Amino acid sequence: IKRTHYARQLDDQLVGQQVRVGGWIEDVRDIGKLAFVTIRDVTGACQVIVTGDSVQAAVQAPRQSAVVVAGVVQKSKAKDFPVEVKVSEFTVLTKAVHPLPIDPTGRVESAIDKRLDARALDLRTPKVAAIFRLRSAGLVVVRDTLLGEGFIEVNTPKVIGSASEGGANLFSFDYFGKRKAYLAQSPQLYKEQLTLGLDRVFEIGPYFRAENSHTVRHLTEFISVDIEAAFLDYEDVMDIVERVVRNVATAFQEKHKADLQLAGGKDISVSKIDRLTYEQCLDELAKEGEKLQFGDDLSDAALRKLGEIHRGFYFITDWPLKLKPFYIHEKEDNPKLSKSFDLQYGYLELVSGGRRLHDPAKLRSRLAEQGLNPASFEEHLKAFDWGMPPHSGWGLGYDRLMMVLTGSQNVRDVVLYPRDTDRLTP
Ligand code: AMO
Repeated sequence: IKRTHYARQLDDQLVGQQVRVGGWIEDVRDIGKLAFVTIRDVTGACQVIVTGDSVQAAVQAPRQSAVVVAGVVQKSKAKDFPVEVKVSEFTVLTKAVHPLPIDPTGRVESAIDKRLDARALDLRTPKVAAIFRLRSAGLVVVRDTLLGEGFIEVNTPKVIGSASEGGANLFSFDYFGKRKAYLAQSPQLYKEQLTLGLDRVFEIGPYFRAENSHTVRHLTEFISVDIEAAFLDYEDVMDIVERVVRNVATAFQEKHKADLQLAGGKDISVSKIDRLTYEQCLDELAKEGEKLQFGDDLSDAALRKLGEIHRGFYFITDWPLKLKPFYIHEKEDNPKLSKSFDLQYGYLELVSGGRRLHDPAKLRSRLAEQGLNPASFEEHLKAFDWGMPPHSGWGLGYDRLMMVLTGSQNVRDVVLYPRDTDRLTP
C-alpha cells in the first residue's frame, strides 16, 4: 500500500523511473487493448496507461475507488499531463459503491446540504480540500503572530458551571444528577482571570451557542481565537487583531496562492483598518435614510448599509455601554460609552472585544445593573480580589474569517462538520 510519489511530484526528471502512486480513480478511457486512467490524490491528478491483464481491472473498477498503481514514468502526449505512468501493477484497494451521493470531481455541483451529508467524499473536490488547507495554514499564522507578541496558548474548560456571556443561547445539561452544567459560550471569564498570572494568553477552541438562527454566518458550535492581555487598553488589542488578520491575509496571498485560487478567494489586502465610532456610524446611516437613536443596536439592515459604504474591514468602536456585556469597561470621559469594538467585514461581524472592568466593586454593580446575579459569579469575582490588572482582549470568529478570506458565501463551506439547528450529523 505504500507509495513513492504524489501525483504532483511526477515530472520530466522521473522519466524512466519506477514509481508507485496511490489515489482514487477519477476517469477511465477504455480504448480496447489499453486504458488511460486519471488518478487523483490530495496533490492533484496524474495519467496512467494500463495494458494487458490490468485493463479489465481498471475498466471495471468504479470511479472514485481507491487504487495503488506501480509502473515506469514516460513522456506523455496528453495536453494536461507532461508525463504518465506505464502501469505494471494496478490494484484496486477499496471499491467505491455507486451511486455516490455527490460528484467529487466538481463537474456536477451539489447543494451544500448534500455535500455536507457526504463531507468526507466532498473533501476530494480540489476546491474544498484547498479551503481546509488554508484553514490549517491560517491557524499557524495566528499562533506565530500571537506567540511573537508575547502571548502563550492556553486551554480552558468547555464544560462549565456558570454562563460567561449571560443566560441567552446557553446549552445546558445534567451533570451526574448533581447540578446543571453548560457548554462554554466563550472563554471570557477564564481568559480574564489568566491575565492575573500569565499576563498575555490566547486560546483557539470550540464554543457553543444555542443560536436558533438560520443564517449563513451562525453555527451552534464555532471556533474562536480569543486573546486577553494585562496592561493593554482596547486600542492596543485592536492593533493586535489588525496584525493577526493582516498576517493571515498576506500569508494566503504570498505563500498559499495556489490554494487561494483553487478555493476561489480574492486577494484581500489589509492595510490600515478604518476605526469608526458607533456615533459616526449613526451619522452615516442617517445620511442614508436609516434613522437610529443612540442606544439602538445596529440591525442587520443597518450593518448591510454600512458594509456598502465601507467595503472590506472596518472597526466600529465606542458602543453604548448598555449594548455591551457586563465585563466591558466604560469610557472614563463619557460613561454612557464603552471601550469596546467590533471588527466588521462589510456587514459581517468577525471580532468583538474591548477593555474589561478590573475593579471588583464596579464589576459587581454592573452585573446587578444588567439583571445578572453577582452571587452566581462569585467563583469568578474572587480572582478580582487578588490584584487583577487592567486588561483588554477580543474574540475572533475563525470560521467567519475563513469565510471572508476564501470568498465563501456560507460559513458551512469552511467548517468540516458544521453544527446548526438542523444538523448534528455527520
Ligand atoms: P462575541 O459573542 O461577539 O464575543 O463572539 C466573538 C466572535 O465569535 C464569532 N461568533 C460566531 N461565529 C459563528 N457562529 C456563531 N453562532 C457565533 N457567535 C459568535 C463572531 C463574533 O464576532 N467574549 C466575547 C469576545 C471578547 O470580548 O473577547 C464574545 O464572545 O465572529
